[in-house]
Parts: sequence; C-alpha cells; structure tokens
Amino acid sequence: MLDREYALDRDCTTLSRHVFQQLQSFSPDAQDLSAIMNRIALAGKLIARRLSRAGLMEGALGFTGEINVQGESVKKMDVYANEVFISAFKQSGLVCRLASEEMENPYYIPENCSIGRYTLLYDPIDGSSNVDININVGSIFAIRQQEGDDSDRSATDLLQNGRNQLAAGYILYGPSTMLVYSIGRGVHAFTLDPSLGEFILSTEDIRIPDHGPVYSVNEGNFWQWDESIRDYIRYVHRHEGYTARYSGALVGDIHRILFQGGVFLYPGTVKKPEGKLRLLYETSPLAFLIEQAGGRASSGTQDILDVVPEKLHARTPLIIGSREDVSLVESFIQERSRQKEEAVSH
Ligand code: P6P
Repeated sequence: MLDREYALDRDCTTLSRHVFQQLQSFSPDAQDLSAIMNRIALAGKLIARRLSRAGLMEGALGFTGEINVQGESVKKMDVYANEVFISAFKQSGLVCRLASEEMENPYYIPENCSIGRYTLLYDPIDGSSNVDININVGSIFAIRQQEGDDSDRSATDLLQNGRNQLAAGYILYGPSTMLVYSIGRGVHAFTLDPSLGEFILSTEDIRIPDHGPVYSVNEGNFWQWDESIRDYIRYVHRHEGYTARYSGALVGDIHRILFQGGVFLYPGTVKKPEGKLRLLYETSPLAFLIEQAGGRASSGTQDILDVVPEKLHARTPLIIGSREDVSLVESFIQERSRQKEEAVSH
C-alpha cells in the first residue's frame, strides 16, 4: 500500500469503523456496538475539551458543596462529566440506563428504553482530586446488555459478575486524550486528533508484559493494610528491579502498567475493609480490559470478573496488572492465610 494510501486509511480507522473490523460483521448488534462506541467517543471529546480550558472558565473547577452517594465531596467537573455521558446517549435509541459513580440510582432515558437494551456503567471522572491541579484524570466505562424489562427500575440485573460485559475501557485525559477499549477481541488504543475531532487507531492488540517493574499503591495506607500486603511491600522494598509509580488517578496508573507491566494495588484498609474502588464501573471494566490484554485482576482471593456485587455501588479490593506480579501478591495473601489456618488448628 502506498504511504499516502496507508496514511489515509489510518486516519479513517475511527472507533466506529474499528468495531466493525473487530466483529467482521454489520449485524444489528455490530451496528449497535459501533454506534455506542461512537457516542462514548463524543463524551470523551466533550470532557477533554472542558478539561483543557477549565482553568480559564468561571465555575468549571472546584467543589459543588455536595456529597455524593460514595460519601465523597463532588467536584464541578464530576457533575459536568456525568451529564455529558447522559446527553451523549439521548436520542440514541441504544442505552436505556446509565449507572454512574455519581448517581445513587441508574438514570433512565425513556425514549431509548422501548428498543434500547444496553446499559452504560461509568465513572465519569476518575481521579477527580487531580482535576484542580491539572494532573491526568480518566473516565471508565462498561457496556452490558439489559436483562429483563426492569419495569420496577430496580436494575437488579446489573448485580452480576463481570464476565458478561459486552465492552469496557477507559478514556485517559493526558498530554493527549486516549481511548482504550475492548469488545472481547483484544485491547486497542485510539488517540484523539483534535484537528479531525476523531479518535484514530494508534495501537492495536496491546499485550501487557507478563512481568514489569512498576508497583503502584498508596503506601501512606501501610498502617491500614493486612500483614500479607505489608509482606509484599517489604519484598519489593528489598529486591532490585522494582519502581514505585502512583498518581492518585486509577486510569493513568493502569495505563502505565498496561504498556510497561507491573501491578496496581488498592487493598482493603482498616477504614475500608472491602477496598475503596467500585466494582461495576471501576474494577470490573478494568479487569475485563486487562484480562483481554493477557493480564490478571484479583480481589486478593478471587478473580475480579467472578465477583458478584450485592449492590450497585459495591466495592472490592483490587490487585491488577501483569499476571506474574498479581500472582506474586496473591502468594503473600495465601501464605498468611495458610499460617492463620495452621495457628487455629494447633
Ligand atoms: P487514594 C480517585 O479518587 C480514586 O478513585 C482512583 O482514581 C485512585 O486510584 C484512588 O481513588 C486513589 O485513592 O486513597 O490513594 O487517594
């Protein structure tokens, strides 16, 4: 292929086209997924635009003064991004329900619900503590098929494990804006070309290294961790070849590990024994993605994708990244568990 043709073809490999390429089909389901990904891309562009100018806009940054369902102070950008995803799916005929970190209950778009059988689960701005200091933040998303008619709007069909996610990924608002996604056929990255206003395919079939040097964890919580996690941290402190990287924004930390290898941990703590991160729209979508790239994601005792939540905003501990590194952390957990059982049996 001539360079010029290649360049043109590459610039035309947008997200919606890539979905069809992945599925090798133009079926109604493929059309739906392509259109959904296109709407998610629109949301990403709107949020990226706001973030890039927030410092110059009256009322774009700072807190709203509200506390959300998580008990966290709400940033103005959280509210804006949450509403962007809702607006991006209005008049789409696709997504009936949107379940968000920022909303206690799912938001229904009635005009879509008669035919739209999809649910968007999302964290509109993850890492919003970084927004006011212009450090990277992200959005995390997953698409699930609605099961049943949910006529009572209890959305109980969402309380399932993560293996039936149709698509999952994240948008990283960094020096460039990148969208990384999987529809179950590998992991692929798109970079926003602002001059085109399109996400263009930049890396296809990303594979996470089986081992990497990065360990990413908030060591300020050391005093709150189980002894097994402390054992792992003591291990990496005493062995060459490890490097600590922690940004306070999950998407950026995961993105680094996806490309360079290593492990991210957010274990249970004294204050949050079940962990801080939320299953349905944070750990489960990322687990889907990382497993698709050849990595692993564990709660410490089971695969994240096998965890069944009891409520919409359920949390899980998270150990995610290169398969060898996740397994190493689990080995410390298993060893402590074995010692406890031994002590009890004597
Ligand atoms: P901590 C941001 O609030 C977030 O949900 C993730 O993006 C991030 O990984 C984590 O919490 C940071 O939490 O307790 O280390 O500040």
